[in-house]
Order: sequence, then C-alpha cells, then structure tokens
Amino acid sequence: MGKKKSRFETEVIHSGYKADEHQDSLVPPLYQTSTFTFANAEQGERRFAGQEEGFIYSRLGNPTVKILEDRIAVLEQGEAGLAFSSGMAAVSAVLVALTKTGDHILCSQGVYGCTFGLLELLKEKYGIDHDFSLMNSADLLEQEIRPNTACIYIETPINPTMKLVDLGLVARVANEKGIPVVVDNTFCSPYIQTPLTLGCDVVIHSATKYICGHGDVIAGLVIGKKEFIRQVSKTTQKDIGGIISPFDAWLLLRGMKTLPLRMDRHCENASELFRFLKDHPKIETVYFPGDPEHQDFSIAKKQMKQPGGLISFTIRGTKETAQQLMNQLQLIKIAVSLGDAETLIQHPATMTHAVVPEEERRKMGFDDTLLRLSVGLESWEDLQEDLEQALDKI
Ligand code: LCS
Repeated sequence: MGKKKSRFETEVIHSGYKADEHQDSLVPPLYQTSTFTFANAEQGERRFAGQEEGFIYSRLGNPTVKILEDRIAVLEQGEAGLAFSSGMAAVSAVLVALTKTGDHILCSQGVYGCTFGLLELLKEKYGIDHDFSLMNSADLLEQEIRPNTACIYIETPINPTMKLVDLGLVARVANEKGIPVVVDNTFCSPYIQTPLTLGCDVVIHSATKYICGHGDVIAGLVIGKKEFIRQVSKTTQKDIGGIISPFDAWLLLRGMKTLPLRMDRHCENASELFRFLKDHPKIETVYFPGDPEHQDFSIAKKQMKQPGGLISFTIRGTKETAQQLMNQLQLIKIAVSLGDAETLIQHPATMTHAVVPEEERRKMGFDDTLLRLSVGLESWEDLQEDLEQALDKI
C-alpha cells in the first residue's frame, strides 16, 4: 500500500504476497484446510457477522486462494479478484449475479461452446434472453441494446473463430447507458490485453489455460470493482459453491510466475506457424490476429500487445480431411483446452462447439473444416515439420 507499482513481470511474481505474514516463507504456503478455528464462541460470532476480519471456512475464503485473488486483481488492473473451481463456474457466477428473469444479455457473435450452453439454459429455465451481435459499430449496439439488457458479454478473440471485438467502442456505448461489460479474457491473459483499462467492468478467465500454463488445473477467475466482487463472493460464489481448492490456487500461483516468458514464446511460435500455414496450398484460410490481412487487425493493434498463441484454419476439403490431418500428426496432440506447454489441435465442430447447433456455428463463422491449434512452447521448427508431414499425407 502506497508502494510504487512495479512492471507486469515483477507483479506476476510478487504481488498479493507478504512473506512476513507467513513465517517468512519465500513461496506462498499451501493452506490445505477446509476450516479455521475460533479462539472462542464470540470470535466466531463476530467473524460470521463481518465485525472482525479473519478466515472462517474455505468456501468463504482461504489464505492461499486470497493471494491468488489479490495477484490477478493487480495484473488485470482491477480492484479485486475472486477464484473459482473452473472457468464455467466463474462465467455462471457472474451471469447469474448480473441477471434476473426477464432480463436480456447481449453477447458477442461467438463464444465458447459451454458458455453458449449456459446462455441457452438461462433462457429456457429462467427466462433470461440473449442475442448475438457483431458489436462492430456504435449504431449497431444502440439498436441491439434493449431496455432490459442487463449486461454485455464478450469474448475477444472469439473461440474458435479468432474474430475480435473492439472493447473500447463497446465500453463507450455501454458506459453511457450504465450497462456492465463483461469480458472473457482467456485467450489473451492480462499480459496481452487488459479490458478494465479500456472501460470494461468485469474480466473473466478460464485460468485452466494460459494462467495455469501447465495443463494440470481446472480453474476460473473474476476481476472487477470491489463492490461487485464482494457481492458475487457473498451470493453466487458462496451459495452455489464453485470455489477453487487451495491446492489448485497454489499451483496457479506457481505456474503464473512464468506467464510473460511463456506468452512471448507462445506468440513467437504461433507467428512462425502462421506464416507456414498461410502459404500452404492445402489450407484455405488462416485466422490469426497477427495477420495484417485479418479482418480485425486494426482492433488487434489497438488492444492486444501481441497476437496470442492460437491459430484457427480451414482445410481444403471436408470434415474428414480435417480429421485425417489430425490423425497424421505425430508430435502435436489431439486434445481440447489451450495455453499449455504442449501444442494441441482440436476440431471445434465436433469437440469444443459440438453443443452449438450447426446453423449457429455458421452464424458464428465456422464450419466443420475448421481446426484450432493451440501453439505450445516446443521448437517451432519441430511443430512446422510435424504439420508439414501431416499435410503431405492428406
Ligand atoms: N471461456 C473460454 C473462452 C474458454 O475457452 C473456456 C474453455 C471456458 C471459458 C471455460 O473454462 P473451463 O471451465 O474449462 O476452465 N475452453 C476450452 C476449450 O476451448 N477447449 O477445452 C476447454
């Protein structure tokens, strides 16, 4: 407090943690406990009443988890953070907190398959409607925002089309109307994009991905204003209960330290593979925010420090051709998820977005010839050789 703010690479290692509050342990300790003891009955009463600071029960807060929450808040330049058991626990806690029956959510034209599924569930069971929008002009937003629009929900880059949404533009229109803008920042991590600094209100992460970086944790994070985070922690987080385990929070704190190094390498490797894929005769189109010919390249330059580590591309041929390519790969693994050290390839139409009806997938802008590559940390030359030999065989 009152301390000069350091640069990202320093904050990702030090922020949110004071060793002298934890027996001078260099590394944040793992408080693997479900509950905390009270000195006496009255202290328990005061803690439950909020009259005294202190931990109560790990669903309501845990010291290891708190370090993670404070650290991600610093990195996203927000007031407070909250950790969840998965990205979807974070998405659902935020959307349920912001909406009630009769409300409307305006959503980017494309989202992760399970987020699409959640929007459908909210509509069918609770009468919370939604529309998908390109969000590419103030006029369009003005037309699509309804009197009952309770929040705007954005993924950028969008999974799996890699289309972008201009966060500053949406925030300007929404702020005037007092509508909160929620951004799923999973594909970028705060090293590449910080939506709160562009006027957005809430950031969500599937921390399973780049923030963890090692493919061994499922987790979610939410960052926003103190009052909003307090409200979510006391309602949809506490009472629905999708909290992170202290061990997973500890693993995230460990993995996060190398986020800048990893992201630089992911982006470099992806840029190399993009150049290779772009020129390959068996590939129809490549979608990569670092491509000067990408439809949203000007938005990428405005709001993303780097292009990210994900590339989507369509193969000349059919769904079967795309599947054949996957089956010919030797080094690159066939798996969903992203942001790991290992390079992963997946087929969105039959995997991450299989729950989205074909017609909706077309509206989002992809068909079953699309493949998504999460470029890992291996040698890009080895990755390129693997893609090359697989493409030669189809
Ligand atoms: N938001 C985005 C943009 C995602 O890509 C995912 C998962 C989630 C939220 C949900 O996070 P989770 O609950 O899995 O931590 N995306 C995945 C994907 O593209 N492949 O596998 C999972």
